[in-house]
Order: sequence, then C-alpha cells, then structure tokens
Amino acid sequence: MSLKKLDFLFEKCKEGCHVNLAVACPHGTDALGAVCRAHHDGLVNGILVGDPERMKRMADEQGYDLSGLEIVEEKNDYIAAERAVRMVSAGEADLLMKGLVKTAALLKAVLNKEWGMRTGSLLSHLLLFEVPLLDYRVFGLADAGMNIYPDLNAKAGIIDNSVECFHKLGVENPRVAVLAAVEAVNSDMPCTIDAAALTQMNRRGQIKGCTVDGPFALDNAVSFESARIKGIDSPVAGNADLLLVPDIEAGNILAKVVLYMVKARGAGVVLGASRPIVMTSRFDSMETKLASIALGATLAK
Ligand code: COD
Repeated sequence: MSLKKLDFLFEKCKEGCHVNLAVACPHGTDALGAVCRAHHDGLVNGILVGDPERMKRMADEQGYDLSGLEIVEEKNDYIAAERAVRMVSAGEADLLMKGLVKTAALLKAVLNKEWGMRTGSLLSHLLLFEVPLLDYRVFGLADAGMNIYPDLNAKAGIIDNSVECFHKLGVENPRVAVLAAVEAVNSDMPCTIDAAALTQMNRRGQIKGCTVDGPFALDNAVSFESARIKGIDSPVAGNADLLLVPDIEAGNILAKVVLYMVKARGAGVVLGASRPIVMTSRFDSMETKLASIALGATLAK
C-alpha cells in the first residue's frame, strides 16, 4: 500500500483523545493562525507559550479567535522555547510546535541533555507531500530540516525514523529511494556510495521494515517511464514512498520547489524525539500548516 492525499491525517488525528499541542513563541501569523484553526477544527488542544500581549495584538490584527486556548506566559523567547520543551518532557503536552523562534534555538532546547526531549535516537525531519500532477501520490522527503550533512549511520537513522512514521500511517513496507544525481555508483559522488551501502544494509537486515534501493536520480525514483527508459530493474524504481536526499541543502531546495513552486500540500515534522515536533515556516500555506499539525498529532497518540 502507498499513501494518496494527505486528507486522511485530519480524520486520523481526531480518533481517540485530542493531543495537547504546546507552541513555542506563537507571536507571528504563521503558527498562531494555524494553531487557532487547528484548535477550533478539533485537531488538537492548543497551548500557547509566550508573550500574551504579542499574541493578543496579533490575534486582534488578524481576526484569530483565542477563546479556549490555554496561554502560558513567558515573555523571553528563549525561556518560552525552553518552557514549551519542558512541558512536553514533563507530559503536560504531547506535541511541540515551533512558533516565531529560530529553528536551531528550538532544536538546541529539544536536544538539552537534562530537560530536553532526547531518546537516544537520531532526530530527523520528514516532509510528506502530495503531488496533484501524479494523481495526488504522497511522497516522504528526508531529511530537509535537521541533519546538515548526515554520514552513513545518520542516513540509516533517518531511514529508520521515517519508516517508523510510514508504519504508523499504515504503510507496512515503504519503498525507500536513496537519491543522488545519477543512478550509477560513482566514486567521485560520495552520496552514490552511501546509497549502495544503505541498499546492502537493508538486504542484510541492518535497516528493517522497508525496501531500500539506490542511487537513483529523482525521476527514476518517481516515474516508471523514466526507470523503464533507463533500464532500471528495481521494486523501488518509479514507485518510491520515501526519498532520502544526500544533505539538508538538496532536501531544502527540493522541499521548497515542491511547496512553493509546484504549490503541493505538505506536512512536516521532526521525528526521533520523545514526541513529534511540528516545524512550519511563515511561507507555508495554511493547508500545509494544518496538515503538519495533523501529522504531528497522529504520531503523538
Ligand atoms: N539527533 C540527535 N542528537 C543530536 C542531533 C540529532 N540530529 N544533532 C545533534 N545532536 C546532539 C549531539 O549528539 C550532541 O550531544 C548535541 O546534540 C549537540 O550537538 P552539535 O553541537 O553537533 O549540534 P548543534 O547544537 O551545533 O546543532 C544541532 C542543530 C539541530 C541545531 C543543527 O544540526 C542545525 O542547526 N540543524 C539545521 C536546523 C535548521 O536550520 N533547519 C532549518 C532548515 S529548514
């Protein structure tokens, strides 16, 4: 089974109890607007951790309805980020979301050894996105937001986190395409060597619960026609569920093409911590922000 359309996330996250979402510094239109919508649409219970005056001013300007949302007062952004992380670590919230605070600052708080959200696993980012031009097929893209230049072990950890997410969403054996610029192993392109090693690690049972193959150029991974023309015989070619990119630069550029140039809907979370972390950007569409919250809430259950 593969995923089609992200709509199912909105139903899935409403099953059972609602999760409590702690938003660190919801002082901008991006997170505040999304969490208000998500709260009133019944996706989550919103907890706003930050400066109440800034939130209320923003809500008045934009017409957001803050009624029913819990507000935890912390005027300093860094302390607010810490407080939101501590709330999740203490079980007072089930899900963390980034507001108007630097990504690296929030992630450093998450990685704090004493009160952060570490589990001993690698933390990595996963973006799910649906492509209208490909019949709304859903692809995962990792890692476009956390690990800067992952080595082989980190890439295996990124696959493990992403595969666990696919399993939770009902995809039993996701097909993982390790992306490069070409589909042949080339010693001048180190990521093609990593791709071959990851494929072998999967065959030998070092990476489980999925089928890994690579290297692939992007088109060979998502298009049967392209794979056929190149003569690639693989269960993953043309049929990938998860695209593993070589580094954060490639991932971030691909994610931005998908979200802003193609206008596909996405859902992004950081995985591998004690609870998922929703990281949206100011430029994300409201659909992408809500789908990210719905994905995080589904995984937090
Ligand atoms: N998973 C688990 N532990 C980690 C990870 C990880 N991915 N990264 C670092 N750690 C641990 C290390 O083992 C160490 O104990 C501690 O955290 C600090 O490690 P450093 O010094 O290597 O890490 P930092 O604090 O310099 O950087 C960690 C960041 C996550 C902040 C950094 O990797 C980063 O800035 N990533 C990019 C985030 C970003 O800007 N994303 C936006 C693009 S959309």
